[in-house]
Amino acid sequence: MQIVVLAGGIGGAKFLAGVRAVARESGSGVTAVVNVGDDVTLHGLRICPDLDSVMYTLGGAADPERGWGRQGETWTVKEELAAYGAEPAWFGLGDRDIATHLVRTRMLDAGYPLSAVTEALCARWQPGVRLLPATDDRVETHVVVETEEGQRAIHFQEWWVRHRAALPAKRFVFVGAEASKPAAGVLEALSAADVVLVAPSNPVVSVAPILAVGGIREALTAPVVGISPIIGGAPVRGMADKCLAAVQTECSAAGVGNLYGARSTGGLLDGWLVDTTDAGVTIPGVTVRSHDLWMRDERSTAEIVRAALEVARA
Ligand code: FO1
Repeated sequence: MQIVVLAGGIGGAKFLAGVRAVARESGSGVTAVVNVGDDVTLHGLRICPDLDSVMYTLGGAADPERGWGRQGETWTVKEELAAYGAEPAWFGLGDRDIATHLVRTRMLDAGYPLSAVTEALCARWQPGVRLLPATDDRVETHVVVETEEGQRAIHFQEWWVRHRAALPAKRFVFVGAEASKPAAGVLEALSAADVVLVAPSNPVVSVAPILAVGGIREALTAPVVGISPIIGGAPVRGMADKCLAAVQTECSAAGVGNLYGARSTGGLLDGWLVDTTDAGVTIPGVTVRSHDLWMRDERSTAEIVRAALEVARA
């Protein structure tokens, strides 16, 4: 069976570890189509947080607490940059992590597409699933915020890391999405897919930027089953609640399910897996099932994946 997973960063990475475990049992192939909207160029380096979270997590090198960056990281370069007053100082670049960005930036500057760069980086980390950026084009999430001087757009990372999403977001703009096209390999993976799983990632800033890439929505022909990132009215991690508020969506399994919508009415979903605390949620046109959605470890995550594949068969 060929499984494609639409995924963001930290939650997506944990979920993919479970997908990989289930796929290994059944000899299935897994392709992760990962969000690039968080990508940013800082200190002259191209940084791809979601791709790196997935690559490091599945490669066994991620810092388990942070969910991003490397285990056993040191911050000497960051301190030296700060000593020079080199802005921005608010983004934590670890010494080991910088090597990844140096290799990526050099390859991008040499003309390699991000998909080829990702493949090269994964040769070292062996994530056990095929990792593809949603697009090889530049698509960045910018956040329109309200400040004293009125509305202005800032890069997602500045909103997320510098301001901890405290500035009220008026809306999210996926800069470059209109002109973007799927990365090499994405359309092939989607047409070969027996099922597409939407990871429990942030629906507004991780999943939406993937779907905004030209041609991806139309290529979702296999059954699509989403896993709710919201349990009992609260996001499992991160600040999805702040993002959902910005798009006037209730922070609940029902709210996100309705935001995604039913494929039969032009939306995304055929199936929607919610936590047991949200059992009873109904989404018109969508098969809804409930299961314990806490990804405590790889084994429990694999159970969630099996439940999602069950919904796809339903
Ligand atoms: N998140 C933070 O909260 N603070 C940081 O300083 C930070 C640095 C960082 C560096 C590289 C990287 O790949 C991710 C980093 N993140 C940091 C996480 C990142 O902002 C988020 O994980 C994603 O963009 C949201 O999914």
